Amino acid sequence: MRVLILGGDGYLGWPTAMALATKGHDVTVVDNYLRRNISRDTNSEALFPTPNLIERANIFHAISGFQIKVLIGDCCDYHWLNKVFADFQPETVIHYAEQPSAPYSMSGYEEAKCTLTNNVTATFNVIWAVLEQAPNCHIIKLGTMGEYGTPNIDIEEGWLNVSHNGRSDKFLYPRQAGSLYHTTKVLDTDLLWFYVRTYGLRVTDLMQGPVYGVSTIESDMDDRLMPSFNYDDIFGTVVNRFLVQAVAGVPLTVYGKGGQTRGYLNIRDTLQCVELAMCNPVKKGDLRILNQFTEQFTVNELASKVQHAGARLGIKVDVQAIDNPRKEKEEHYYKAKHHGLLELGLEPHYMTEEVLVGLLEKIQQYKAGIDKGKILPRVRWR
Ligand code: USQ
Repeated sequence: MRVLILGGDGYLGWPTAMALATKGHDVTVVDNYLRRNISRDTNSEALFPTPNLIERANIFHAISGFQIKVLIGDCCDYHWLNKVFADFQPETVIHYAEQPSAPYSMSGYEEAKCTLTNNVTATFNVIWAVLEQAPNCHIIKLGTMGEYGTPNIDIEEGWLNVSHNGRSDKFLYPRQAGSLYHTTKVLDTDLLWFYVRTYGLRVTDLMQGPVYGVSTIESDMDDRLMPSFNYDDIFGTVVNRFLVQAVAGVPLTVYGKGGQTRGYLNIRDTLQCVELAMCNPVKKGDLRILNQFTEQFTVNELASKVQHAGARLGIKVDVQAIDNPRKEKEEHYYKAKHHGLLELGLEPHYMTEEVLVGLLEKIQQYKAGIDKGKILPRVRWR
């Protein structure tokens, strides 16, 4: 299949590109290095050295023999993106090209505006490029479980049947996000739904929970192929942060009471989910929404898992609840459905002690590069 991956330099974009190229797909990646530039500007660089996209594609080709075509450009530049679609004629576009950090989006006016403008414009441009150049192309959009927030009722898979005054209808499940970043994903979903029902696009919206890990089949071939792995307060997600904190010998930063519950998944499962969505496309005029996570935990449970895994390696891991920089419920009901991807064939890699020990061992190899100054939260939700 001809697959266009937007945001191919990111934590998920690059491993997705390698995984699909290895399966024999014709892969082109697009990125404008927005995340790299923000990382540098906010002192939030990744733990492992990550060569630029062109270098990584060359390394990958030398090792595996597979080609990934790299285009450096901005999805917010419509005329450029339109030409990419016209030239490549993708059968699937996987859209990761968004500013993905909740804390960054909450750090000030410019950062909020950058997140809003970049994310919504990129999605709008992808929609129009598909409409004008590749109307049969299946759009796979990375959404987030954070769109739903933490409601006091079960979270359905995208849609909710509502009965009201004796009549009933089906609607997008109510969304109430907890950061501006997550809110831009809500706006994306609304835009996509409008263009699906009005213009007959075919779209899969993957509502993903926080991802952890660094090991994929392809990245295990050479450390220079590893995903950009952040542990700072801006781009690091909670499990990756806790693992690095454990190795660095600093207490795990549980925000507030630590009862915040989310659905988590291993990076290997992100790759499976995206491939399953791609190989099982929806028909034109359908918006399929899939909740993309494999198991749910509270932050306290995650801290305890990392503590136990650390103990296996002789690392004493302390946990320190700190004042929560975010506005979020710290104790709440959370029960989210996630059947769709399992029905498509997802075989989860669960967060076992072995998996966490393996990650700790990999991080230990890079311990000297950990900057403890990047760990405590710098952004508060005001
Ligand atoms: N948390 C801590 N301590 C930390 C870091 C985080 O207690 O040191 C807590 C947060 O307060 C939150 C939970 O852990 O309750 C998850 O935080 P996170 O930073 O791992 O994830 P989040 O900001 O929600 O965003 C991440 C990705 C984002 C993706 C989202 C999925 O950065 O791109 O959309 O996970 S979800 O969380 O389901 O919305």
